[in-house]
Amino acid sequence: MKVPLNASSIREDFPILQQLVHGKPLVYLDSAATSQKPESVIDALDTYYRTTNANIHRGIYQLAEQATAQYENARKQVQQFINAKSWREIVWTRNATEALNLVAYSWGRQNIRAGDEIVITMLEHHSNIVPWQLLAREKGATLKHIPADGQGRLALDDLDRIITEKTKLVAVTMMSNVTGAITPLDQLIARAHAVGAIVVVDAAQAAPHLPLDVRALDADFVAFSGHKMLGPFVGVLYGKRALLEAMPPFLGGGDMIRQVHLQESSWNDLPHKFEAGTPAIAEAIGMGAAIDYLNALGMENVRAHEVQLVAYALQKLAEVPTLRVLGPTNLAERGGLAAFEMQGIHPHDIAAILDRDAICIRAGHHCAQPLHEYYDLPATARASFYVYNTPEEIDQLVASLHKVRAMFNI
Ligand code: 7TS
Repeated sequence: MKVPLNASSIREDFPILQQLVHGKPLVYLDSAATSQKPESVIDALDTYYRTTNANIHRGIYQLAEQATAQYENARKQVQQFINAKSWREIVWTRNATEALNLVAYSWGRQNIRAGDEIVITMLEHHSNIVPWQLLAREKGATLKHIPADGQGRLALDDLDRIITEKTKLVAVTMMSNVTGAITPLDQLIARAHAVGAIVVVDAAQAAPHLPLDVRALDADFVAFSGHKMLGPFVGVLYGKRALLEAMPPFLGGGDMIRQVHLQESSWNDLPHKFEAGTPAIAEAIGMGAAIDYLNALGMENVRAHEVQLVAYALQKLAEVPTLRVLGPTNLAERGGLAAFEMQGIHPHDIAAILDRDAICIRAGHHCAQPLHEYYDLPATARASFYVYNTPEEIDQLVASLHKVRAMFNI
């Protein structure tokens, strides 16, 4: 049975939510950009710096061994969280963007040739578009895309004509950061694998909000960011071991090597081959604390909570005249966010006015310009929800939006 989360008590774990902004309680509705952090994650960072700080993988002394053990233990927590087969398949990166670039530079440069096709989609964040443009240009490959439909989902009618024998790689989001559309990955991955293409999944919006099982999914690479899932600023790349083994390094430097001679070097074992230089040690350890927090809530419950919130938000936002929400109407197909436009009012004005009520929303193209071009909108406003948000905050959002309308006489 799905247990709804008690957001009021969850809020008490988040120090930042206890403050007043402009003299009013903070209403944080921008978790799709970055989530807030619970006390336990902040404590993990604090404790690390106060008691354990040392560089990893090289110290012989106790502190360094403890730091290494905690860093590697957090990697195993990520492995379990996404049900990867081995901890060697988990590479720490700076963020989802760097994880996607790692695949483009390392796998892409080794495997993409002139005339090959790379398939992306109209729903992608720029970080899952630009690396593939750079790669396609460098190699003389062709970049194709899967279009969106009227509800901001992927239009899969022409899938077999878009993904063909020439396709070598499909890069696709698991959840749109604008429409919230959840991608039917099973169908896409089956088609890609049928033609021998690999699939790179951008799970930056999915990993924080949905149960994610990379083995069940059978994706070849999956990228996400810790900072969107209650953790610090660190990222993760999951890759199937055989693929990672066969790939050349991305960045060169310390830690990623086995031996270095003046003219040539050999590479360390996975995943260290892809972790050049001193990594974000405290952040990785903090990510372990974030995973503990999410596991205690249960990802099924996180999802159920957000479905409730977005259902309520869609119902209340529909009562605001001239306001149009983008994205699927079927709740099973969308995540916990609502991007919208209000006719005649620029999203930046909406966000600035809401800020006076201490309501944080995002306004702009959300790094998804192709999708905004498709909608013929330069920008949208977006409210995004997480475990600490309540229906009362949605009431406050809607009340402020009515104020915005009144100010603009619309
Ligand atoms: N992919 C998706 C789907 C995203 O939403 C984002 C960030 C990224 C990739 C990049 O993540 P990063 O951690 O590497 O920066 N999305 C947003 C957003 O919607 N508002 O601010 C950042």
